[in-house]
Amino acid sequence: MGRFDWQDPFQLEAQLTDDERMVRDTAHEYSREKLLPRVTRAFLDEHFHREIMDEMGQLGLLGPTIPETYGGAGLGYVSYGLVAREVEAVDSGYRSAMSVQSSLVMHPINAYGSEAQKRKYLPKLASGEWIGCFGLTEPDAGSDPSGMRTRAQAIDGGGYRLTGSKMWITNSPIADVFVVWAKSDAHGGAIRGFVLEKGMQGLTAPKIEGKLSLRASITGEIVMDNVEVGEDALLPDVQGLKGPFGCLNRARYGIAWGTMGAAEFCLDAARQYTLDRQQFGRPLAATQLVQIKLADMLTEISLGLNACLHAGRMFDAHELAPDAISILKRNNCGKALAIARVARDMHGGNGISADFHVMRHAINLETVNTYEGTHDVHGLILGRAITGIAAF
Ligand code: TGC
Ligand code: FAD
Repeated sequence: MGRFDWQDPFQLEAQLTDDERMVRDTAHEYSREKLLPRVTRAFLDEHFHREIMDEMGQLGLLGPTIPETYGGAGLGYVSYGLVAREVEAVDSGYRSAMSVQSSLVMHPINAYGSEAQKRKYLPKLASGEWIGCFGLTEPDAGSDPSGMRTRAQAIDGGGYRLTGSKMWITNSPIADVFVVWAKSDAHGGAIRGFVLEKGMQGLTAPKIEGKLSLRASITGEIVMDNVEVGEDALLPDVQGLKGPFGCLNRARYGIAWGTMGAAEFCLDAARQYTLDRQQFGRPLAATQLVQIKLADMLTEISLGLNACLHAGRMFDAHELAPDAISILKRNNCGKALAIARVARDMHGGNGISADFHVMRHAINLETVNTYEGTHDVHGLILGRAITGIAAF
């Protein structure tokens, strides 16, 4: 029989390639040495440090799966997941910045864009010189994006005029590049993707103030008041909701890894705290209730991470179905949120202090459980897959 390692019960480490371990180590070192020291202040001040994008770009953490020809790292989806796990162990908001840039902005340009669009945007997005954002959600269309009101009208002589507004958009107030989805009158009302640029007339992106979650990430609106663009702004190679959903598949998969990173951080913190903290003449970790909580956390994290690794291998083999990603996104977000709340409780009064990080993780995971398809919407996607009946 093998030896039990509580930090890696199913030998996930041994299943990684040397290259994957190297990527993971780079992301780990960067996250712990450069992100962790900044995050508490950033969260309290509701501030996203812009330079994080340059730093991530220099390390190849932006668009890691994009081909090297366009400035990406040409890596597989397991590497992408390992990066998300390391970054989200520090803060879900930092993983958000990374995954929006990689999966929601670089992926659609790479997968649906023209050669000219790829050459223009991808290298600068990979280096972090440009920041991208992804506009799907609207004030009146969240879980049901098919209800979007944003319209693209054909302009005489070529090009489009975009009107509408997007809500809850990660990084929009600091974005240089905006991938937005609109119903295009010129294409029979079909949903099409457009790439807009900061400074275009009629385009603004006001910041949403007062978030109590994901405060180290910047979130805003996108307001399009008759924004005129040329034909070259249209993503030519996709039509319909499968365009944005193809991006969401990748981001949701990354979130499944990332949330397990946050959960691992909370388990480590709760373990150390309860080993150190004495009450009733013994460490809290010597009590049955605490040990059961740690065992439950470890169980969910081990199962969640190993499912992610398996899914990553399937992703690279083009065998991973979107509905399977819903299982992972839903389960891992929900479990990580529960783990962070329990870890917060196990820290007692100290648990509410920013210095101990666990409450910040719990508060952040409230958002992660909601965005990219809520916990219940992924349940309904699975319910449809099981029964053949859409109950949305
Ligand atoms: P439905 O009829 O199911 O599908 C319409 C078309 O899309 C195709 N499709 C997919 N294609 C690829 N991947 C997927 N996962 C797909 N799901 C559906 C489908 O085959 C169909 O194609 P076609 O060719 O037949 O037209 O569409 P529906 O309107 O019934 O969808 C319902 C539902 C619930 C599945 C969907 O609307 C949904 O997923 N809602 C959740 C919305 C969501 O996730 N929003 C995320 C916004 S972005 C965000 O949150 C970023 S946070 C980033 C961060 O900071 O990290
Ligand atoms: P709603 O759809 O109104 O849902 C409200 C509640 O109703 C939820 O509990 C939901 O599960 C439930 N519900 C909905 N439909 C049903 C149903 N049929 N049956 C039962 N229950 C139902 N979007 C982007 O496009 N780009 C971004 O970069 C982005 N970043 C975000 C960053 C943050 C910080 C946040 C909070 C959100 C972000 N979003 C982004 C938006 C996010 O994807 C949406 O908030 C999410 O999809 C849910 O939509 P909604 O908020 O409109 O909630």
